[in-house]
Amino acid sequence: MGSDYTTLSRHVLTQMGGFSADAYDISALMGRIGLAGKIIARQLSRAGLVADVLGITGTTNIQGEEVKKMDEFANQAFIRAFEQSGLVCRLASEEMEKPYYLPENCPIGRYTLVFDPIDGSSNIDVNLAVGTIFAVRQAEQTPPEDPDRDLLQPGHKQIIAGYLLYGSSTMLVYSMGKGVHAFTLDSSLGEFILSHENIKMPDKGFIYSVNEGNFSQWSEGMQNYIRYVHRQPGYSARYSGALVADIHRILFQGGVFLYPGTTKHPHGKLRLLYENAPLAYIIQQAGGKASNGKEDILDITPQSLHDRSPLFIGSKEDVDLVLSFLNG
Ligand code: AFP
Repeated sequence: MGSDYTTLSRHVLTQMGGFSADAYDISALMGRIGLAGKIIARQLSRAGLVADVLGITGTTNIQGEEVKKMDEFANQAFIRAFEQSGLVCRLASEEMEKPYYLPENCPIGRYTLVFDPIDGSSNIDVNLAVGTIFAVRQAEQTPPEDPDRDLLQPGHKQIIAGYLLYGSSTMLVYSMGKGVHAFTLDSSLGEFILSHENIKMPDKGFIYSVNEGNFSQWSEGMQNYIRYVHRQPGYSARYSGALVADIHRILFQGGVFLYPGTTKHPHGKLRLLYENAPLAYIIQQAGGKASNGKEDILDITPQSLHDRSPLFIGSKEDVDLVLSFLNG
């Protein structure tokens, strides 16, 4: 625990290098993300005791997946946190087909927010860790016929990216391009307190995280990589069903997370804009690497809000090794 109890807002102001209007806006914006995270964490902690935490809503999202009650709740928590904030004019998320406009913020809202409200939502019904992923970009003037254009930007245009992990404690991990910093929610204070500053991940690890149930649907290169780690002493498989939890482990301990394309789904399952790109930003800031098998994840321009892409992310040497198998 940071001995001086650095709060999230104080840390953001320090990262911004002063007390300018921009610094206060970004600090307020991070505060709103933290608030949504606290509301979600509180709701998750009462799963099974209050209605509307466990189970499904009975509807499907734009990807055709069942919407869980917590997906809906968390999506609304973010929208409500940013209403009347003057900060963000448009939000886009996994749960909304189109971006959500907050017209009251639009004249002055200079930022856009993309997020996955609950990552790994199938874990909720069995009381396992889940997460929220987010990224902030600068809003730009967009032509009326193409109002979403500034959301469809490559990951290196993100000015802030991060995630919340609802695990044995609730953590918020973020980067504004100056290292990766983690905060732990002290629920008695109701504050995120700096717990890990300037996280640097190992260049090489011994964890590989992948759904091996898909083995028969992978490319030969991908299958050969997995055969290789099976033969090497020291590797451990870890896969939780929540990307945030698996990436968090790799951030601290090194290793690689893989979600390749399959014969049925050549682009894999994960979404570029609000899953892969924010996590790639974090991992690269910590000294790691993220690729879709050919390109750096942060260089890819999404063609639509819900584009999917394969993901190979983690310690540099591990990702390079995977790429050497994939590319022969
Ligand atoms: P849900 O949010 O629909 O549960 O999906 C979670 C996720 O996008 C990601 O967090 C996991 O790593 C991945 O899917 C798990 O997918 P598989 O079940 O296909 O391994």
